[in-house]
Amino acid sequence: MSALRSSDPEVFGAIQKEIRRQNDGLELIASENFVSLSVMEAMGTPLTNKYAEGLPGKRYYGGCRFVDVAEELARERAKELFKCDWVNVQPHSGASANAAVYLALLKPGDTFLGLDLSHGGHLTHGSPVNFSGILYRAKYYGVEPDGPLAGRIDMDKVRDRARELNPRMISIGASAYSRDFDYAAFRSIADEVGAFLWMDMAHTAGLIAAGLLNDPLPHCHVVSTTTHKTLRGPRAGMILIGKDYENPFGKVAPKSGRVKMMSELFDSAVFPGTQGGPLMHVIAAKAVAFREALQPSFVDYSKQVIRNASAMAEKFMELGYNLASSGTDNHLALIDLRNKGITGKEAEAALQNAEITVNKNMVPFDDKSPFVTSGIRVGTPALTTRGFGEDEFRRVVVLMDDILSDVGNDDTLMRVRQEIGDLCKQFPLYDFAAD
Ligand code: DSN
Repeated sequence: MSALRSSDPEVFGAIQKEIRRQNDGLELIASENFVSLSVMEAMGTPLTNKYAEGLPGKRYYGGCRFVDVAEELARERAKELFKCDWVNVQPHSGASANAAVYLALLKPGDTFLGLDLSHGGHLTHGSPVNFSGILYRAKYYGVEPDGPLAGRIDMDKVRDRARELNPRMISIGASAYSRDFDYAAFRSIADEVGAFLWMDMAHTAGLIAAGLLNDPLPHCHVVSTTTHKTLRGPRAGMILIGKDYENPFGKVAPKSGRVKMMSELFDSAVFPGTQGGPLMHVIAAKAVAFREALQPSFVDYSKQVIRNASAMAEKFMELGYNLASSGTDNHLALIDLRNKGITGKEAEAALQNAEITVNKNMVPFDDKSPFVTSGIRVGTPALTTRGFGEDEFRRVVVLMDDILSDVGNDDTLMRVRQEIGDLCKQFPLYDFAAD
């Protein structure tokens, strides 16, 4: 980074500090990961200079022949990875992908049914402060407070809710739900009430690609995702369609009178519906990441992500912590701290002092605000990329417990920081931070 170092030392300095922060601490935010150098190299290229509105071979700008190659590679690799028939790799983010889903399937004011944000859902699934809750009539299903399905979704209740509300769309997907989804049951409910079924698989896309969780594509009308979480690509989004891609569903093209296919609706909902020029450097990086995810080593990585999350969850429970749904099927766990006398906000701050990064998170039926919360969310994708196995994760849980049980004790803090420093040296990350 010699050009940046001399032209803009302030930005250079912030970047160097962030590289060191990532190198020297434990990253447990469930939605984060560490991309490869190849993915980063693809992003840092002159492809950022290129406008390419439209699709490969059908652009509104000249000079697109090489970015077309990159986008075609991203599309073909994504289709192979998710065994689907159609994909749009242009969404700038998960929220952008989701905006296109709403635009394609709903009219403002239409009712849709999604997982409650405070039960693990996502901002773009109908939060009152997000466009999805402002423009559309958002209704929710949730997880069970107690009983045999405590912390899990009861599909009979989702069916009752759908019959009661008659939504135009049902959404699945979550940012803090540690269990898998029954897509066939969701589809049967959607078909019964005449709703579209949409899965936002942002958190679990990598685990689904690796064949380790249920596959939404055979059951959902449309699937959206980010590309940077368990999928370990650049920060961006994507939309996919499985068997429904050729299904017309009643929208008529104004000029020709022809019924539009699902795929056409989603392409035009991305551009020109919700975005302008795609980020071609990021699309090239997506192609690189998808190729990486097609390798057998990605399946091994993803299996380790799940094994590590189970080991971490079990260790937390052994130390007396309550977990939402009492465990995990995927890459994350949601820890309810109410029996530990510490809020999510306090826990996040105490752990950050020890170079352990987590995020405070609402737990189902939380009595605290989203700024305080009663829980923290922890995930394994990033440290698994770094090489941590089950033993290291169990050790990390013990260190977290040391901090959370003894907040404010500087001796404990120094001892834990020392041990974390040793762990980070044992599993090095990036070797290019400047001195
Ligand atoms: N903000 C992401 C997360 O942390 O889960 C979801 O978009």
